[in-house]
Amino acid sequence: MLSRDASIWVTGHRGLAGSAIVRCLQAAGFSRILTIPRSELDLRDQHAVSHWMRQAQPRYIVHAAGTVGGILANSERPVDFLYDNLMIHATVLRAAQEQGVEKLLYLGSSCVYPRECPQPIREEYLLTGPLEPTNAAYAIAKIAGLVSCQAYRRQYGCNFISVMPTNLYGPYDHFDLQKAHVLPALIRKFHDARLQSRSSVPIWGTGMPRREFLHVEDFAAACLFLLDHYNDEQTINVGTGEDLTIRELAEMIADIIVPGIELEFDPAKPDGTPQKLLDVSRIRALGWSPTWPLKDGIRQTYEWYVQHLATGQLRC
Ligand code: GFB
Repeated sequence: MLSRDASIWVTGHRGLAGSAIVRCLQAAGFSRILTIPRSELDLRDQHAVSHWMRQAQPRYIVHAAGTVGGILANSERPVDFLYDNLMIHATVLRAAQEQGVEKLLYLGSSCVYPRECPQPIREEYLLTGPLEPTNAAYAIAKIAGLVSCQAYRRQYGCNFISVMPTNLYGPYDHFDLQKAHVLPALIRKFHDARLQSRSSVPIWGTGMPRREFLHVEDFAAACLFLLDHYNDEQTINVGTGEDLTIRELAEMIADIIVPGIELEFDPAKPDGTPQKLLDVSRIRALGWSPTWPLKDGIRQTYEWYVQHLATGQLRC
């Protein structure tokens, strides 16, 4: 178990995963959670990161920061996704090794796995085949971070562990229609259609791809579980072990927000990976399971969205 009195730095603390992890650590009794906004520390700057780490001296790090986005953002800005994420991981891991950080948890992504690998995807399938072209740049950056954790363990004995989450959703997500992932994008689209009394909603792609969705509060609990109990170099998948088609997801969200509305699929937009269902047997065997049913999680996320829309606090 980690000491609840020790200092723990959560990078990316304002993001979907980072903010949920901060809330989870607070609830677990951590009394010294360190955060610093992007405006005060550019994680791509090694000198600045090393200097801050010498000052702050965190005992643990949850490395949740990254440049993230959905299929369109990844397709249109591969350089940003590659450069930012490579630099963010390189600087933080190097400084963590220099400062003797006791434990670091690195957040990867399920897009690191090959486009066509067998389903559900086991951790061993990493680097066994070509990546999905729409997010290959991002995937390479995340794979570099994962391999870096393993390299620091081998060369310096660093206790750097890594997790590969499936698609996450929940409060504090991005809702910008061009940058967002599918679930928050559809919440916004159906909400707008309801307000404007529209008869249909555009859905990108064919609706055939399958995706797995894990509530970010479940993911945060999994991260704390692994911080307390896991110390090996093997990366660990974190997901629900269940997936559904984009069409089924859209129907589920429509049923909550604007029942009966027509779905207009646009095959000119990219489908991306046909399926990326994670094999979660490793983390289940360690003793962790998710709690949020998808429909309840969507309902809670929609309620959060509506509340924050009114206050202008949304990242749209
Ligand atoms: O969530 P998403 O953008 O990314 O798209 P991925 C998932 C599926 O939803 C694709 C469809 O087949 C999209 O075509 N889709 C339908 C939509 N309507 C929409 C919409 O309005 N917005 C969006 N965004 N999608 C991401 C990677 O892949 O997975 C990230 O790009 C990251 O880097 C994330 O790894 C976990 O699930 O395809």
